[in-house]
Amino acid sequence: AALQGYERIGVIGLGMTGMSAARFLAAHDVAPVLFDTRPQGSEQYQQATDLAHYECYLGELKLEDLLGLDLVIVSPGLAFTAPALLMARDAGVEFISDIELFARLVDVPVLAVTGSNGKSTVVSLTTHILRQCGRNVGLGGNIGIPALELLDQGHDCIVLELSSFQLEQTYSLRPAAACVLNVSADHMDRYADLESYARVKNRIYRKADMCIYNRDDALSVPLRRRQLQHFISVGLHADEHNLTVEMVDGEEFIVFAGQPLLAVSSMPMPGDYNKLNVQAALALVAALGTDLECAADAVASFEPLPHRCQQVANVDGVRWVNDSKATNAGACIAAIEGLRGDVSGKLILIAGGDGKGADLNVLKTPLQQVDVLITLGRDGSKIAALKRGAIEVEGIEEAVREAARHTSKDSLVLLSPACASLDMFRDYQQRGDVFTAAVEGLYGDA
Ligand code: UMA
Ligand code: ADP
Repeated sequence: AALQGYERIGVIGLGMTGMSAARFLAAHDVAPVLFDTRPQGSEQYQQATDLAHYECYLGELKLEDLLGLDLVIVSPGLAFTAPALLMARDAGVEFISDIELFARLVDVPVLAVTGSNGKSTVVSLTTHILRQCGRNVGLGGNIGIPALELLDQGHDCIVLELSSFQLEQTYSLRPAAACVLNVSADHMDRYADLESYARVKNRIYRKADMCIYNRDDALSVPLRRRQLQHFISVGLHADEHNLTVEMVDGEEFIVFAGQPLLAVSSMPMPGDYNKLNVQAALALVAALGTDLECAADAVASFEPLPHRCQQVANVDGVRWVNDSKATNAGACIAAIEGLRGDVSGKLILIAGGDGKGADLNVLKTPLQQVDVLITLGRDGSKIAALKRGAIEVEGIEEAVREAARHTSKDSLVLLSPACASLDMFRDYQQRGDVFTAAVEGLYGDA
């Protein structure tokens, strides 16, 4: 029904999102018109025999190819800046995200999560809790499963991880609950400033039945507060109406409106910021009426995601932690601050990579809590410049060897790059895997 009235529908971008949109249209008897700004299209497209016979335009977008379309689904990786796109929009062509099409079609409750950091952790934990408590839940979005693939799968609710890129052309999403976990500088190559990036994230709240925000982060607070009905906030300082952490009989607990839900010691992930992530997941599942006792039990059986402050070795009291997913400064700062209190010996940090145009100077103060700083990658020297005595190296293996020379009992070596990996690796997973292998190599040889 959402496709009725549209005669010619385009899909721009032939990555994961575009391929899913094209296949969705084809399955609903609409022949998609395909576009990709790359002269060869994408690898996925080159290998897709099922889409090869549709009209397809590769290379720079041209106004005349767009004008004949009624509706266009644009991929998140494509900034809405090409002149042909802007002119076509002025001429009345409707541009939407895949999430917008999903929102027009979905008929089960949706929980939607965005934020600069912690999205994947929170949506995975939320999904795990709902499954443990008997729901048939679908998980997708920015985490790597295009949202349209979740439709008509028989789920009774859907959890979506949303990036700011996906929210840009999204208007109709009515989540049962929506959450902006935090906002710190990321993707500054695509937004004018932090406030405009935060405003795009805030779109997630516009039609939400329940807004979940972080009261310690002003940029996560719903902008239209008074017009909206229901709120829950998460945070680390006391709040008798919301989620927080409190001491109960000498033990730290996650507490919801005064009611202790679970001991922090039973959480499977470290760091203060994970107390916020757990609170956010509990608030999200509460919005679907989930029994909170069941939810709290489920947290303890969650298996933390790899590459997010993941301990990969603990040998003779020296711990090695892979936080390769820390692709911006905010995540690295959270890791330093979250782990520092746990480390009685030296904290050794390995950082650097592609800074994506972000201001890395915000790392300066947190870096003073680090005992040894080792840097690498394209913007490694910018980070090294922030701390006296920093050591610059060429690659991860060299960084690991260098770190090992500085360890003593109770040291912790943290890979938390504050940068994207794309200058040296295929993705953050590969960077984390190379780190883990180098650490294993170190002890394997011994
Ligand atoms: N591209 C072109 N021309 C085009 C279309 C894309 O050059 O016409 C380029 C983009 O600039 C980008 C790359 O192709 O460098 C991929 O873009 P895409 O929109 O085709 O990406 P998809 O393969 O569809 O994957 C997207 C998300 N990627 C981005 O937003 C860049 C995936 O998130 C997401 O898992 C997937 O949809 C399913 O929803 C990845 C990501 O990096 C993990 N997200 C960013 C982040 O988390 O920081 C936002
Ligand atoms: P995202 O999907 O938003 O990238 P992840 O859960 O994959 O988030 O975590 C990305 C990085 O951010 C990791 O380095 C992780 O340790 C760190 N992180 C996780 N949760 C938070 C949070 N609430 N605040 C700050 N950093 C966080």
